[in-house]
Amino acid sequence: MTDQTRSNGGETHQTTDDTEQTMTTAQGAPIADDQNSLKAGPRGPVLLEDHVMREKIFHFDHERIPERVVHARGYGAHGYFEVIDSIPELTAADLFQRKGKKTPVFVRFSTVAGNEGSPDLARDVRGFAVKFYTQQGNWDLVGNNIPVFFIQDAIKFPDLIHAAKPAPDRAFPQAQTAHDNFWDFASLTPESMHMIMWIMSDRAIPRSFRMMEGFGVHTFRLVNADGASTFVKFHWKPKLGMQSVVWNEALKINGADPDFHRRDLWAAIDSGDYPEWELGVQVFDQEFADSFAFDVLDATKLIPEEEVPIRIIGRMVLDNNVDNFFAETEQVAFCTQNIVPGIDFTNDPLLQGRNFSYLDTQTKRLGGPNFTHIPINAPRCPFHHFQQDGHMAMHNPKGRANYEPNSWGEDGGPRENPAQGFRSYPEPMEGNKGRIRPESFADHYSQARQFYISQAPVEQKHMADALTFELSKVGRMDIRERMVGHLRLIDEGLAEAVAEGIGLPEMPDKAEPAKAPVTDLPESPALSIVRNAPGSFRGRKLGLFVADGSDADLVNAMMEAAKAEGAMVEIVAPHVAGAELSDGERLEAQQKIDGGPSVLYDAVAIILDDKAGKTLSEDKTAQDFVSDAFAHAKFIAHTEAVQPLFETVGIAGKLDDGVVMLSDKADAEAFIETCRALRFWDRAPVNTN
Ligand code: HDE
Repeated sequence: MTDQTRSNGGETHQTTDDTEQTMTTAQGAPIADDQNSLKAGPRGPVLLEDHVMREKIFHFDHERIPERVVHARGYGAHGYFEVIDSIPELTAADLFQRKGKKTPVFVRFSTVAGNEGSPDLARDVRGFAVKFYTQQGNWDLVGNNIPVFFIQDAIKFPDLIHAAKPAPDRAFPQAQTAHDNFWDFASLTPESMHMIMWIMSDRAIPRSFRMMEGFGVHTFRLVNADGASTFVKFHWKPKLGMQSVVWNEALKINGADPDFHRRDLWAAIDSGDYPEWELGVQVFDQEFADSFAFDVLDATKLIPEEEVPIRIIGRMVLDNNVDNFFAETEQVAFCTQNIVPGIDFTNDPLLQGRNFSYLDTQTKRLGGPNFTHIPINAPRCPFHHFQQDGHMAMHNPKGRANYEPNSWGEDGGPRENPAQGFRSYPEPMEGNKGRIRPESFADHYSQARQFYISQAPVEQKHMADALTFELSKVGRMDIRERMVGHLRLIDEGLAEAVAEGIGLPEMPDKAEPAKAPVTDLPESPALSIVRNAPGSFRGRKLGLFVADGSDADLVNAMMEAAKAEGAMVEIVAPHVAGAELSDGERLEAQQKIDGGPSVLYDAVAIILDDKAGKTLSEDKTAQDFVSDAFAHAKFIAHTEAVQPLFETVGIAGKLDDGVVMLSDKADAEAFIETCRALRFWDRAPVNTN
């Protein structure tokens, strides 16, 4: 029986005890028989009177709630935020006042387009939503792993999402943008071009939630105790550095382990290897905003780190998996309008629209206005108000007064507090009412180009490959051509590579550059993943392929070296029972080779003796293990006996410095050091398509 004290996020609503518990109905009545329904005679009809069965099935029938209309598939964890560098001069927000102050958080990572059951490695934006349970109420920083967005105005959001989701007539494809509707919309929406570059880049196929950045996206305001305001953009920086997989690998991971990302997060936390991010802020004033080449209210633009450096102010550690997925991860309700004194919105029209949408969507999804009564959503500071009643009200105001002002004195309930309460920044406003897109939002290509030229060559190739893959799934020629027309404004080389990739007979005309000229911005190296590689194999996973007779010293040395680096090791063998190594000891495997393809690992070591080397060279799954690791630019360590396997997969003549022969313990240690480079990109051109 589940322990109800744990599954609701920490609050006790039901008595439990340590001894064996008697099963009861939801009303608490003890149940004598949970195996058989109440029948008239041993073979007779089931009686309507069976309240035990009816209650059980009735409840089961109602187990599902609507999945999120976007970001349906997600995974959450608990942790804390700790201030490294306090910023009282910038904000009055309580959580940032003192170095060392810790605030509990709940984080949910997600994909956007797919349904709840879709695979984790879809090419997609990842949600990065953080709920801070501060002493002045909940602050929700509902961000993504990409710092810009597809559209500038919230009124276009339903169109964007309709176009990205499965087509309404046929209900496919699931969790993919590779179809006509999405590219039709994108190619008719030039403001999406910057974000298109990001989702066609490796950012959209992260290796792990633990290895991706997060962004608040919009410009927000910080307001200090004197009421002075600065603008701010929020950044999460992963301690393990950024890393992505390659597309061909993503496709295969989705088959081999559709839960790849959630399993990875869960396993890291479960093993005590707690994921960590730094919180950074880019802070700037009105003067900078006025001088910046783009409008800071336009969510399709970013501010390069080289222009406004990021100041690290805190760190977030995720150290606790949920006890119950539904109670916590599914019921958590993020709302962009949940902010606290010291933080404020700006007029970004996307943010303003979101502030309506999230509250509205939670009411629908969680069934009423009282979703804040669910423990995962409830503030962890004292709270008092006169909101009452409604579906599932768990706590109503006590006493006689449920209105304000009242004259009940001490029994009259809470009062406003002008000294501490939230005040909107008194930004002056003027202007004519109208459905207006500001001219300062008009340049849709310059930052798209800046992103592209800031990538390492191998990343640029991945982008061209991704666009080729996606547009090859688009049936209509005019849509493919229209997209290439946009690419020509971003980078002619990219446009040519894609035109060639999809076999366009001739180059289409350039798109009209809307109202603003395209400018050449400098490279921003911070935008590249490969150029900012962490130089560590920590937190990564080595696939160690062994069989009966494998050299025990080498196997142990490899496991120790990986452990010393802070990496994980998974043993893969022809049988899940493991292998009897050369010293006669049995090493248990975590994966049978069929279930542990090399796409699940960051690097592989194949330690076989001559006999196993020969036998496995004829084994299809062992062949795939090797040829995929090679094609995906992974580091491969091997014993001499693996040569026949290299021969059967046709790479024996192409072995490079990323393929390392193992003879002794020192080789194993050196190999793990080599793995710090994460991939052997010199193996390019990598066949990732
Ligand atoms: Fe969301 N978005 N969004 N979004 N979004 C939702 O709220 C919406 C946008 C983001 O793990 C929904 O609870 C509109 C930008 C995340 O529970 C919904 C617009 C960014 C999550 C909604 C945007 C995000 C959501 C669906 C255009 C990055 C998952 C379920 C104005 C800064 C939160 C829900 C979680 C979820 C609306 C654009 C991030 C419908 C109208 C930009 C991480 O309210």
